[in-house]
Amino acid sequence: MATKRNPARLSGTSATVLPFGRVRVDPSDHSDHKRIPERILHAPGSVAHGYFEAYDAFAQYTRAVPFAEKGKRTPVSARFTKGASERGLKDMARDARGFAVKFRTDEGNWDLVGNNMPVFFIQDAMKFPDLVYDLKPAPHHGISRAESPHDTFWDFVSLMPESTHMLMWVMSDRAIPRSYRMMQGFGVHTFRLINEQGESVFCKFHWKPLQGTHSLVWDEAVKIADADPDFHRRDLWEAIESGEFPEWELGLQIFTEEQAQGFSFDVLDLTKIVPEELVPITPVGRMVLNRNPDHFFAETEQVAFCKSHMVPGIDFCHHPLLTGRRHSYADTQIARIAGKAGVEPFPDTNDQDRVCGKSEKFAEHYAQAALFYNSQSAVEKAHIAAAFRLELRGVGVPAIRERMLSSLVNVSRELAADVASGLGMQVPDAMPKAITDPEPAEVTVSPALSLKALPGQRGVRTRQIAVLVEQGVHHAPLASIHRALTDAGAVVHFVGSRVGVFVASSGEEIEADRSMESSPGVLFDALVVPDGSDAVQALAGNGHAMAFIKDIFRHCKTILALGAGRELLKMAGMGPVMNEDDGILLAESANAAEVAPAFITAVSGHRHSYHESTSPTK
Ligand code: HDD
Repeated sequence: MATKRNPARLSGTSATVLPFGRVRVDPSDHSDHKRIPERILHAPGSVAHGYFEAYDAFAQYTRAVPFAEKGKRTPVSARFTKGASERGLKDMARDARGFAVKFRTDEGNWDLVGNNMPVFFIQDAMKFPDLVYDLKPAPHHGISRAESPHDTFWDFVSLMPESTHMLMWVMSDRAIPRSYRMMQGFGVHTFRLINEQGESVFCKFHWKPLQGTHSLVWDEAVKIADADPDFHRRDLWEAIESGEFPEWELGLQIFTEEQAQGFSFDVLDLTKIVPEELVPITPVGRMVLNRNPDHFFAETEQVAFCKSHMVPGIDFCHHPLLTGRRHSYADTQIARIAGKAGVEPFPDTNDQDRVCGKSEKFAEHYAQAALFYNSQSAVEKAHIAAAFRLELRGVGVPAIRERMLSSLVNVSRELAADVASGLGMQVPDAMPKAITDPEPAEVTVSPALSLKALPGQRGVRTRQIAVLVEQGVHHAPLASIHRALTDAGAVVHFVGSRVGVFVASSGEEIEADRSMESSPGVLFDALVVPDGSDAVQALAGNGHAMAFIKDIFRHCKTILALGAGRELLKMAGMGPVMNEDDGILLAESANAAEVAPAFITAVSGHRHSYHESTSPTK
């Protein structure tokens, strides 16, 4: 995908193009005032601009203008972020990702400030300062393990059973997304929609990516972090620059106050979802992001999202958490940008300091953590257990590990045992629960919560495919695979022991635009191993090539091996499984064109878990 900027995009703005395509928008750029304090949370991130388009008029539920009529377009800016990280840290760390959308409506800005997870750590904003303290680098030496926080975080969550549901999401693969373009977004809170007649219903907002919801696996994320620390931000930028505009469908769960009262959980409790099986999602429109910012500092650093930014037709519910957020965002904007730009945040005049009590249902902490865990595939469950093991291994105080395990017993004994075994510990007694006779949950398994339910509709578009090349590869099969893949919208890279021209067995030249040394296998979604005995021999003697192939296999991505290329798979240890695994396709060179559609289908499946249990290199 192209990375060149299009200066034409700047026409109509006050921006000026400087040498090397740099852009100046803000007159104070490069001056004493260039820096503003970074956000305490969600510091590193990317903004992209575009529009929201309503599928239909939705006036029976809300008078909010973005939903006023079919085809109505509202300009939007979305900011995707890493929740707990400081700026400058790697994109890949395990973390909740921010998903904030600013709708620039005809009646003012509406900020839907959500995450890629539908629940939160705490039920009450009073606990937020402690949570932030525990998520941030250790107070004495300022070191964080980057991928996860330290003892203080696990001390906090193990003492806070209400965090358990969020922990399930954070320990799942959702916390290491493949791309900002491949994340779901959730408004998290229960909002109110109000129509022209003043009638109201409750509502939850869901963003669903057409690109599918896809994740990395941990070993892959760790290696990408070194190979390309800006992986997520680069991916979003390059997709938009190349014209592959990411798109999300907005869906609403709508329910009445009476319905909500009958649920076994409280809809104002942010540690609970409303399962889709209980209230289905109604699609209402789509968001298309089609423009990168012209100026990072002006449009990404200085942009301010605020929960209080609402428009008529959408209102708050008085969550104990939302009330706190409404103060906190305005407060942080004053500290962060008011001094620099003179921006006065929206005053929270609507807030009468109403205090919302918590119903008895808030005391139930485990049913939905179990719902999430029990709705995952076997592989997803294994990844959750592995993440807990990895994280808790880094915890220095044994009592914290023990307490966390005792809390996990309340989610699933199987999970607790799986984690305990990796820590060399016995499964402890279950942590006493705050409530022993909760109302029975309406839904105990929700297939919609597994990534398997979210393949998307974009197939291999923008997927990065590596084709290994060496002197003496067979040219014709690679040319036909290349054609089929690019026609399907994939981005194909020829990867060699170095960049530059390689001469094929029949004399054609193939230019490698990537080298294995600087672009390891983890940066690609799938692999084509070429035919040609001289080439295969050279690749077999190249340590980078063998590591490249093993990583693609280990991370369960699709491999196509042509002709003699099969030998490389055997050398990489795949011999025993290569004929059985649906993620490994084998073909003679003469059949390259015929195998291409099957390869494309397999790549759009993202990962093939068969490898997982059979990988000799796992
Ligand atoms: Fe928050 C930023 C999302 C709870 C206080 N939050 C921030 C951003 C997102 C969220 C996406 C980044 C905005 C941007 O890109 O500039 N926050 C959430 C979600 C929450 C949540 C989904 C739970 C449902 N947040 C939450 C609470 C408080 C805050 C309970 C405080 C009481 N959040 C903040 C903040 C931030 C922020 C400290 C830091 C930077 C900023 O506001 O501009 O005010």
